[in-house]
Formats: sequence, C-alpha cells, structure tokens
Amino acid sequence: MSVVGIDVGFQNCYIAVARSGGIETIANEYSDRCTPACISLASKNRTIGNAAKSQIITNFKNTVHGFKKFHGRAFDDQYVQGEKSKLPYNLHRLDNGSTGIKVRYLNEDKVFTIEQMTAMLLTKLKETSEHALKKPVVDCVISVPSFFTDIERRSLMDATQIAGLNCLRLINDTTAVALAYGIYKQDLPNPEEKPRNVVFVDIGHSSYQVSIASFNKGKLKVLATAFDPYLGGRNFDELLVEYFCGDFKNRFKLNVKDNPRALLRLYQECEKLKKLMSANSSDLPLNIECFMNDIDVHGKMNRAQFEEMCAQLWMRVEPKIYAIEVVGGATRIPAIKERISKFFGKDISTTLNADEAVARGCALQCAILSPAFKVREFSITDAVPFPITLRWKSPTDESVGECEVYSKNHAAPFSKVITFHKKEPFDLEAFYSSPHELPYPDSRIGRFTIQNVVPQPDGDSSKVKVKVRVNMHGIFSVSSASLIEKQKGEAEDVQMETEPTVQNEGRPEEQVGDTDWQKNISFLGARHGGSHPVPAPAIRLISKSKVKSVDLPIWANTTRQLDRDVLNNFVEYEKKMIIQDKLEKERNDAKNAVEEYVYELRDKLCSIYERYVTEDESNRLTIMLEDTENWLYEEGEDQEKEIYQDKLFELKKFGEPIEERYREHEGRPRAFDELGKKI
Ligand code: ATP
Ligand code: K
Ligand code: MG
Repeated sequence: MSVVGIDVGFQNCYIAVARSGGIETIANEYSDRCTPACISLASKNRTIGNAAKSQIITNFKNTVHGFKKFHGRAFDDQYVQGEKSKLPYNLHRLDNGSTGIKVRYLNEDKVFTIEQMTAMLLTKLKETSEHALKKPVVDCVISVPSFFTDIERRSLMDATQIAGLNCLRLINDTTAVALAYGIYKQDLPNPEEKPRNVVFVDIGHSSYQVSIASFNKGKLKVLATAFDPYLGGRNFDELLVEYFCGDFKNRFKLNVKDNPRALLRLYQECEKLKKLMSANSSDLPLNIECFMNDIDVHGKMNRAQFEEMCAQLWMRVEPKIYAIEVVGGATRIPAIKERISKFFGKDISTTLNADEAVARGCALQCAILSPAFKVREFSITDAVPFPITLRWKSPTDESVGECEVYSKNHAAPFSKVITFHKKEPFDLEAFYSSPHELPYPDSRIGRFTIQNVVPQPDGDSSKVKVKVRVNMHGIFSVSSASLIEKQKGEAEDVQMETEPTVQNEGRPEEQVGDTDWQKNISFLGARHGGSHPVPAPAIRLISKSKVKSVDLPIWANTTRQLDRDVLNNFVEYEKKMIIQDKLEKERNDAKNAVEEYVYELRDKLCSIYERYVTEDESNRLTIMLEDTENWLYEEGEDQEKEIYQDKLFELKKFGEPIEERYREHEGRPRAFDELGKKI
C-alpha cells in the first residue's frame, strides 16, 4: 500500500510520501516540488502541471486553471458566473446544471466536467508519486478546504475515483497542518491535563482558512474553524491588475481587458511584483515588452502604495484571526503577517513549511491509516463546518418535522441514531441550516427515503432507528435504518413518542471504525440520475430477548452527483487519455531522437570522426543529414512513431560504422597503455 499525501491547491499542488521511515515532499520531472494546478489540452495530447503552465498564454483558450472551486457548483452560481467573465477559457452549462469546461481537444470541441479536470491533475500527481516511489500508487489522503460542503466533497471524491486513486480521507487543509504540527511534538500535555490550544492560519491563492485545535499527547481536536472562501493571494493580484490596467489606459491608451493574452501576461507580472514587494519596500518596476499593439509598457509600485491599495482586503484579514501558526503562500505578505500578529498580540510562528505543511499532514494521515506503516498513534477529531438539519415527512400523513443533527463545529467523523415512530415509508431531507454561512446559495445535501416501513401487527407505529453520519471525508449520509419489531408479550417501548429522539453513538468514531461505512457508500450509491437502493439484508437479532431488528432499504438521492455509469465512463475515458498522452510522448521522443542524431552526427563529422571518414563519405552523409533536417521541418513534421524510428535506423546504418572505426582506433592506444601498466 502506498503512503501518499496530496495537497490539491487552487494554484499549487504538493505531494508528500513516506519513504525510509520519514515523510518527504517530492519533486516532479522539472525538479519542482510544486506542481501547478494547470491543464493544457491540445490537438494530440494534454499536458499537465509545469508544462501546461507554460502554455497559459500561447494556448489560452484551452489551458485550464483556477477551477478548484467549481466543484459541486451550479453553472448559474454567482461565483461561477463571476469567474466566467474573467477566465480565458470557456465554461459550459452541463445537462444537470453543473459547471463544465469547454475546450478544443484532439481537434474536437469537448466539454469536460470539473471532476474530470481535477482527475487529470490527480493523474499527473499520481504519476509523479509513482515515479518517486517506484511502485503503483492507489491509496492516498487528499486535502480539501475546511469550508467545502457535502456536494463539493462528493464531487472531489468522484474525481479521485476517475483518476484511479483510493482516497482514504479527505482531510481539511488546516487539520492536515495541525497534524503535521502536533505529531512530532514531544511535550504535549498528558490526556488528563489541560490541552494546548494552537491556531492555524492558511492563506493560499484563493482562500483564507483558520482553525483552532487543542492538543494532548496522541490526539488533536479541532475546536472551531473560520474561513473566507473568497480571500487569498489572487485578490491582491487582481487589485494590482486593475491598477495597471487603469495606468496603461491613461499612459499608453491600451484597453488591456479586451486582449486576453495581454491580460494573462499582466496577471503573471503582477503576481511576480506582489511577491517581490514582500521582500522589498522600495519602488519596484513592472516592465512588459511587446505587451499589446507592439507597445512596451512599464510601470512601478512600492509596498506602501500596495498596502494602501489593498486597504479593503486587510480589513477582511483581521476579524478571523485568533493566532498563530501560519502557512500558505500568501502569508508571506508582510502586511498580512503584521495584522495577524497585531490581532493576537504576539509574534506569529512560522515553524512549519508554508508551502508543504498541508501535503505533509496528508501523508502523515495516510501513514496513520496504513496498516503497513508504523507511525505514532495520533487521533484526529475534526469539526463540521456548517450545521446540518434533517427534515422528515410521510407521503400520506401531513406530519413534518425537523431537527438539527449536527451543530456548527460538531465533532466529526460522528454517527447518530435517530428513533422515529412510523407506520409507512418516509423521507428524510438533509440540508445546511444556515444558508447565509455557505459559500454558495444551495443548501441541499440530499434526500433519503426509508423504505419498507410497516405498522406493527397490532396496528401501532413501528420504531424505526435511523443512523446518520458525517464520515471521515466530512460527507453526510443516512447510513442505515432498521425497524424494531415488537414481539408478543413485550412490554417495553410501547409508549408513543411524537417527537423523534436523537442519540449520539458514543464517541466520535476513530479512523478504524470507518471501514464499514466505506463499504456502505459504494452500494449506498447516493448518486444522481436515479436513486439506488441499499439492499435489505436478512433479519438480524439484536438481542437475545424479544426484540427483532429488520434492516430497511434506503433510497439515497444527493444533489448533483455523477451517475455510476457516467462515472465509469469517465474512468475509462481518463485511461484512454493517459494512453493517448503516452503514445504522443513516444512519438515525440522518436522524432526528437532523429533530430538529436542529425545534430550529433553532423557535429562529430567535422570533429572527432574527421579522421575516420573519406571526403566522399562525409559529403554524402552531410547531404543526407541536411535532407533529414529539412524533412523534419516539412513532411516529416508530423509522422507516426515508426516512421521516425525507421529514419533513425537508416541514418545509423551510415553513422554507426564510422562510430565503430573511431572507437576501435581511439580504444587501441588506451588498451595498449592499460596493458603497458600491467606489465
Ligand atoms: P488555496 O489554498 O487557496 O487552494 P494554494 O494552496 O494553491 O491555494 P498557496 O500555494 O498556499 O495557494 O499560495 C499561493 C499564493 O501565495 C499565490 O497567490 C502566490 O502569489 C502567493 N505567494 C507566494 N509567495 C509569495 C510571496 N513571497 N509574497 C506574496 N505572496 C506570495
Ligand atoms: K498549496
Ligand atoms: Mg492551499
């Protein structure tokens, strides 16, 4: 089993793995530990990560980035519409109302779902980790913003499946950071002592998350989370871009916003400038050559100006700050650090790696969950970000009721058993009960029908126990239901309760207790486009006495989730794309091999091979190399792999004999030398 933690950021992704006893962040093929969340689609393949990022301007319509927060969002969502007007690529409304991305791929118009886009990114991260670990990677832990709702989390889980990953846990960004912080601390208070409370702040490119966690030896508990899902480094970039758009309009008469390429370049330059201003308070230049209409533009800015410009944003930083361990790229902005520190009245601590702490925490969680890996026992209790309410109604009787089953910051994972008294099947509707707190206006979680409910033989209502759960991923479900049959002569429990009773299932369940649920979700299905039944198992006796419990099937229908068949199609399509990319890479490698050989041979012909070829031979070969070079630029530009391989073979038929002659001669004196030494 693999131990891999993945931080899927809005802008930057990091991977940490467990290797030779420790957790390490690993680098990709560009020796970069950061893989940009960027995918570029093209006529023959797709590129992902660093290579895609370099296409942002040249292939702007088909280079997709900044899509993380489209998970679970309706196309009509205000945020989606706002982004749509700013993004260089096209968004598309899917049949089920969710957000798709329309690009040109393999010379066709193609719409991808967000799950597919994130799956592409995950495929890349999977490959990078497989390369580092030199074995297949399936099991992993993935980070998620603490404010992600049920729909968003389900959507992300679908993406992991498309990419062929088995996500053992979606862990909140700040919880991962807390784990990375706490697990190595030797001096945590004993379990019975007063816990140590630490506040974690993560400001990334798109969002601002704060959590307060309490630590004792061997455990951490998230007490509360707070967030601004719409405040991050990108807001500062946007302000700088606005400023320079105005500036360039005045001074150069340029309408930057009408030119997507220029706008993208300006974004890149402004982000660079922003980073420079973190380290430097003097005037800094912003120069872009051939920016638009062949005009070179130049501007400048300093930190004081920048801070004044962002006054509105600083105000948003303040109210959510309790303290103290900060991570995330945007916390490098001095004014942000200052605010945080001022609010708390003491220096902030940056003992954790600002970029890698989330990924490390994910890998640690994966190691804890892995039976194959020995790691210090550490229990993690997370918090529910928004209150969840359950509403019930029966199809015939008019009775409707509701009850908040999870309050804000309620411990998670956590199961509860609710007892109803019913004579017929009934519906449970789960939703977020404080819509104003949600990052988007849709508060639905799902509808669950408890089936096969019948009255008792004597006509009384039956007692129905329904188990609800927020699982390790922070996803809600009605996980099981059972009908308690009264037996003859039974005296207990016959009194009618009008209100259902909610019962906590003891302590929040630990990670190990979760496997059962994971089995359940696969057939619970909870998928859109036709609900799926939970098979009703055989009658099960729950006690030796006279109470019999019958499991009831549940029809689950959650909002905007991929249908099982659709998901399977996406899995297959992703595999096809992986093969396509591989073939395209091999084809390109074969082409490059020809090109390289041409240059190499030409170079050697007039240097080291000179003594070993006749003039005639050399002339003939030179012409041949030139022909090949021309061919590569003309009809040979775009050929099948085999054609390039044949071409190389042909060239080598001439080149290799020369190479051999050269080696023989060059090798001989040295061989004599060697011999001489021995004698
Ligand atoms: P999110 O957490 O919102 O999903 P992310 O994890 O991709 O996003 P990070 O990698 O934590 O984000 O941070 C990226 C942000 O930090 C970018 O806006 C980047 O410009 C900013 N940033 C990085 N270094 C600096 C710096 N030295 N000064 C100012 N900002 C910086
Ligand atoms: K990140
Ligand atoms: Mg982040």
